Amino acid sequence: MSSPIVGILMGSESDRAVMEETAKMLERFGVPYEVIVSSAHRHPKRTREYVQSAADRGIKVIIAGAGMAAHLPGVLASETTLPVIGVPLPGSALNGVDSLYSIVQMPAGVPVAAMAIGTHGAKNAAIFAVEILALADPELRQKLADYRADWSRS
Ligand code: RP5
Repeated sequence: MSSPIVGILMGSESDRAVMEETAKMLERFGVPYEVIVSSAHRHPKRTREYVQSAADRGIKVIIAGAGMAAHLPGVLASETTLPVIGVPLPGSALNGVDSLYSIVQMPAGVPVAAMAIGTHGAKNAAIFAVEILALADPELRQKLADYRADWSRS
């Protein structure tokens, strides 16, 4: 198994079912990834240590799913210049609209790419990560073209 180049993080075990969609999509493109459950508020030290060492370990893109206050993607982005893609997760009384507003509203200087709420966002986060990686990988670019052609036919 190749070393992971995408880090999939989530704030809670309760986020795993949706974020599995990200993992499945990366597998479809043959992109190696790792999955970490680490909350920005419950495990701040572990979360910081993970992201501070990510680039040196070969991680190129970080995908972070979080619900409710959904501060995880922004906290991760504050500790790295790797691209961070945020997935707002439903489950709260506000059905993920709270998470969407949190993730999409990063102040200038520390961007997070905000996806749609829930499984659509989880899948698109993987595709967006592949698009970033494909900038330097012609084989991956071809896989994206093939995927898009198949998807257009369905
Ligand atoms: C966030 O709070 C997590 O990302 C999760 O979506 C939400 C609820 O977490 P649990 O109480 O289910 O652990 O930090």
